[in-house]
Amino acid sequence: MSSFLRQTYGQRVQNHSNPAAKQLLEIMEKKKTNLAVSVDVTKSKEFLAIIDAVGPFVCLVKTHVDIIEDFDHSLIQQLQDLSVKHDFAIFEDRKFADIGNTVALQYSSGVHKIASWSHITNAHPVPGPSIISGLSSVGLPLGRGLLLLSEMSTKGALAVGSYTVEAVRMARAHRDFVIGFIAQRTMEGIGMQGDDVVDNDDFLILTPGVGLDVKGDAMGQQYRTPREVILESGCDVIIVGRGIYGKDPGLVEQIRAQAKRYMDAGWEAYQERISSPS
Ligand code: 5BU
Repeated sequence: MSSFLRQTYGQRVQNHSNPAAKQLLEIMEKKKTNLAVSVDVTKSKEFLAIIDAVGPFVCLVKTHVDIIEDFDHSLIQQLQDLSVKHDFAIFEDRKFADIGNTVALQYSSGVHKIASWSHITNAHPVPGPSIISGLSSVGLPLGRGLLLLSEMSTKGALAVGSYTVEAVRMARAHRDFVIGFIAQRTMEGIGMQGDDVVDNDDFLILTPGVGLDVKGDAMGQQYRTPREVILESGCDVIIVGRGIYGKDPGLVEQIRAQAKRYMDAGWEAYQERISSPS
C-alpha cells in the first residue's frame, strides 16, 4: 500500500487546498467517522428525520434533491441547520454530464440552486475537461469541491479501463476544484507513466455500493462490506443508503443503530489500514 493510504484523515488535510476537501477530512478526524449516508427518500419530513437521526454518526450527508416531491427552499435551510447542529458536510449527488455552459447553469440556477448549499457535488467525465471548467466557474469562488465519477458500483458499468484512467488524468489537471472520485478503489498512481511527476496524488475516494447484509438489489446495484471498501480497496468514505434506513425509514432507533453499526465497521477498517505494516 502507498503512503496516502496509511496517513490519517487528519494528516491528509494538509495535502488539500480546496476548502470542501479540508472540511470533510477535518470532520472525519474529529468525529471519527468515514460514514456518509445517502438519503434517497421522496418526502421532506422523512428526509429531515433520517438526517437528524444519523447526524451524530456521519461525516457527510448525500442527497438527491430532485427526488423530493414537496421541495421548497425552507428544506435547504433546515438541511443546513442540521449540518451545523451535527457537523457534517453536504454532497448533492447530481452527476452532471453536459457541456460546460449548461452544467454551470444547472449548478447555479433552476429550482435547486445546488452550488449555493452543497459543499460537494459530482460529475461524469464523459464530456471531457470542459465540464470541470463549467462547474468550477460557479463552484470554485464559493469554496465548493467536485468529485469525478471514475467508476460505478453497478453491474456492467462502462466506467472502466481507459475511461477511468482518463478521468484521473482530468482530475490531476484540475486539482484546485476536483477533490476526488466516486470510485470503487484508490485511484492513486492510476495511469501514471514512468516519467510522470505528480506532486500530490491524494484524492478522496467516496464509495457507494456498501452493505453488510445483502450483496445487491434487483436493479443492478452491487454491495461490498466496509472492510472490503476501506481496507482492501483503499477508499476513504463509505456511502450507505438503504442499508441504514431501508427497512423502515420511520423507525428512528433502528436507523441510529444501523448508522452506528456502519460507522463502527468503517472506522475499524480504517484503523486497521493506517496501522498496517508497509
Ligand atoms: P444504496 O441504497 O446504498 O444502494 O444507495 C446508494 C446511493 O449511491 C444511491 O443514492 C445511488 O444514486 C448512489 N450511487 C451508487 O449507488 N452507485 C454509484 O456508482 C454511484 C452512485 Br456514482
